[in-house]
Amino acid sequence: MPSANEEPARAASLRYVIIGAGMAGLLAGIKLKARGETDFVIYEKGDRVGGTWRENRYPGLACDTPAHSYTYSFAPNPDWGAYYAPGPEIQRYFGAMSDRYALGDHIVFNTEIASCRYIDGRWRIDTTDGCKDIADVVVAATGVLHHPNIPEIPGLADFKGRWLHSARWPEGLSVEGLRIGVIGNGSTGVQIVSALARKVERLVHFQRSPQWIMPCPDIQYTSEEKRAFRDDPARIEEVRNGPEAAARRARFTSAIIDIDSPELAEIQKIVEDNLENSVRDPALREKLRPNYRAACKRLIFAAHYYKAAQAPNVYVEASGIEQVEAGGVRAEDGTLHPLDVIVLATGFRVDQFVRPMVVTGHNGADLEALWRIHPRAYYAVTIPEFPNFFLLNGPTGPVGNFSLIDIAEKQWSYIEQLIEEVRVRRSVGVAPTLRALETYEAQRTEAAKRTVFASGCKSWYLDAEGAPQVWPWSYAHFVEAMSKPQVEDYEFFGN
Ligand code: NA7
Repeated sequence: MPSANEEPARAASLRYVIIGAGMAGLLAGIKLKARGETDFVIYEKGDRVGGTWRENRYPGLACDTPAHSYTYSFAPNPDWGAYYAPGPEIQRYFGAMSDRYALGDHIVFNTEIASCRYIDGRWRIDTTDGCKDIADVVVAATGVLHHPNIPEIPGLADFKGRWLHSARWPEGLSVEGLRIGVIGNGSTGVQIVSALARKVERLVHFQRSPQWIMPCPDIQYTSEEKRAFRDDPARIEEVRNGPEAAARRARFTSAIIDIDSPELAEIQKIVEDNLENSVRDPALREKLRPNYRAACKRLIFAAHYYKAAQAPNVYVEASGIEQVEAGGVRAEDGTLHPLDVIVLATGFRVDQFVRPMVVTGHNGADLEALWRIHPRAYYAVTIPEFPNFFLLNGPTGPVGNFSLIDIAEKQWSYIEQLIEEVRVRRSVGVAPTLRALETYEAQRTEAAKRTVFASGCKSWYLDAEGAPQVWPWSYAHFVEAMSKPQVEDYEFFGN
């Protein structure tokens, strides 16, 4: 890192700063190395790689995308232990990737970026501890589900037990034999309840709105299966892109973009049958039945949740939370649930993309101002007036039950092509025109109104005004859009 006040001369090759050493930041580093680029640094505010998989350590953590799909395309892993890999195994995979591609020398840990300012054709980077760096290209790989959402529940501060957010599960905390309250029933809450039901004395699952649960196989790979994956990589490819995977992807996209599609009707039937066939008590079944369409919120894949919810020591509290008291949580119907630990599985502040980092673009353009209503990026990757500032898994990208690794890889190939254009044109930077962003946003917003996400539920896909902030078109359209940038929608900045 150049020391303070030292201004390195512009080199013939580009200098890259990548922010975040999670899945996407590591990907950028690996890809840069593959191109022979050596002048890059990855800043990571944590002390290890892994991003969301480093931060989340709660019991039951797993990825809801099949493991072989949630894997870099160039680094298959025949040793995945299960069809849906548990979090710690995914974390080990990213650690192994960092080692395999020798990224260690490029990563600066325990360093948070405070600001990126574009001055005289280069990015000036300041860290929160006062160090400076300079880059030609910045890649913000800062994650989507990053800032915990800690709701203001009355009385939480008076609780005499322990409370924590799911993404801040203390290392080594065991709750076995205790009375636990889990607030929230997104993927996280459902995974925690599924994992803990049998281990705790009592578990109360506070459900504000019911969730549709997609049944999924609980497949643990045997050593024979792992050997078969190793001996015949076509088997891995089969899981990733074989007919079943392609059909699943097509079914999801059709369902997402067309609420009248037979595919959505099919998904609806699967989740309704799952509820019907899995929950015996009619009263509990009705409590767990959502009043909105399947896939309106991100579908939850869970093999054991309904079983857990019916365990004798588990109670699903659907009457709402009145307040937290010293000894537990009082529901709106007056019941006090005595608890030792409260887990807030209450999700993340998705609107906080990239922030609190301050980003100032060309001519002092302020990201905070541009994103005042909600984060916006042209095709989820680039921002007008922010030359060579690229986002991986940025706002309005595809999120609906796809592999975010696959999404990031395709975004990276788009970014590489833009950088190549910069080189070929001998310019110093590239950013989309404001008009291109506005056209994209107008089309996207219009299409988003017709998606299942806008069909009558609340979720992290929606902004404060209830508009979906995600990719509203098909997966095929995304692949096509990322295959080649429309350079006419871009402005190239000179020296
Ligand atoms: P989610 O999916 O955003 O779920 C958050 C849950 O927390 C959801 O059930 C919310 O209820 C609930 N919630 C949030 N605030 C409150 C308050 N104030 N009171 C009660 N309940 C509340 O986050 P997850 O961590 O589960 O999953 C995020 C993603 O990670 C997931 O989609 C996968 O991609 C992996 P609501 O439904 O809003 O009524």
